[in-house]
Amino acid sequence: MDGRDWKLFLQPYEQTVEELKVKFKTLRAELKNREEYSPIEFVTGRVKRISSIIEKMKRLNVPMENIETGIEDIAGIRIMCQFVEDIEALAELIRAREDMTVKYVKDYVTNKKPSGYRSYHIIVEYPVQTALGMKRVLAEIQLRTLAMNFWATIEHSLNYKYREKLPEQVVERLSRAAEAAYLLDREMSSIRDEIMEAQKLFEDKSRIVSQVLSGIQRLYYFHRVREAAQFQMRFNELWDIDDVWHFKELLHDIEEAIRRAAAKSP
Ligand code: 0O2
Ligand code: 0O2
Repeated sequence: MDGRDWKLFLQPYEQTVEELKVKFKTLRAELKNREEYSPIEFVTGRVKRISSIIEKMKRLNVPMENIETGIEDIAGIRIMCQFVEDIEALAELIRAREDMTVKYVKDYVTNKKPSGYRSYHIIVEYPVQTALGMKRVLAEIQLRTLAMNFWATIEHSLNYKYREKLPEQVVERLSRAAEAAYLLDREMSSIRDEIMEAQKLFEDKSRIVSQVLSGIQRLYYFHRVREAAQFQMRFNELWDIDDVWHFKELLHDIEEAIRRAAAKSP
């Protein structure tokens, strides 16, 4: 292929990268609007450099006529997430999409590479509309946490600098750094779980508090003034103790009192 052929050949890949970037950035914005949370932190993309394509063709023994199926990452999108849990959620969203077809995945999150590299790669087939009609191209979508990305970015640039002949000692230290990134992800996930648990408790409490207060109001409606005032005092005391279980007990007693009052009511 001469220079002009490469340019034409890469055109649908350029378009694929641009379209996928727009689609995932839009997905991020939409999820933020709908759910106030998006598993996407940010999106980048690139078309593989010609020299890297040629190098990979040689390494994988891919002849020029098989380049479209033999090299899967000519078009590449990278989606960064905050938490490891976001990766699976995002993979699920991608599998459900109708504008691309998942061919297969490489799960380097569960099975890290010997270098220490972790990421979730999804190879998709994407139909791109060209001047000559529809063309299906392969694209690689890499899903990773910010910590995985931090490690991979630095390791990639060191490898580039040393032309993949990193000194043994550097390889060793990068491997330890990969372990540190893994532990950072784990710690962040457990902090996230705790925050979600606290949020759930907070929502439970505010729901029960509102049921207790409307229950007390109903007792006034049934003219059970003394009972209602007693419950109100119990409520005030519990407010300082701040224990959901006690609030649930109070709610149960109030509901019993309402049932009794309703039964006696004409
Ligand atoms: P904003 O609002 O500027 O952040 P293009 O669309 O082609 O012009 P592209 O591909 O979006 O450019 O740019 P690039 O350099 O690939 O980066 C993609 C987006 O990721 C950019 O945001 C960067 O700001 C953002 N980005 C890159 N590195 C980081 C990072 O470490 N943390 C965070 N949070 N964002 C990062 P946008 O889309 O230009 O928008
Ligand atoms: P570029 O053009 O610089 O972005 P391989 O045979 O190793 O090339 P493999 O293992 O099948 O390929 O992985 P895959 O799915 O083809 O993805 C290759 C890409 O994954 C790489 O692109 C990197 O972006 C990333 N990657 C894979 N292994 C490592 C690793 O050990 N360290 C880092 N930093 N990144 C890795 P390229 O080849 O760098 O292409």
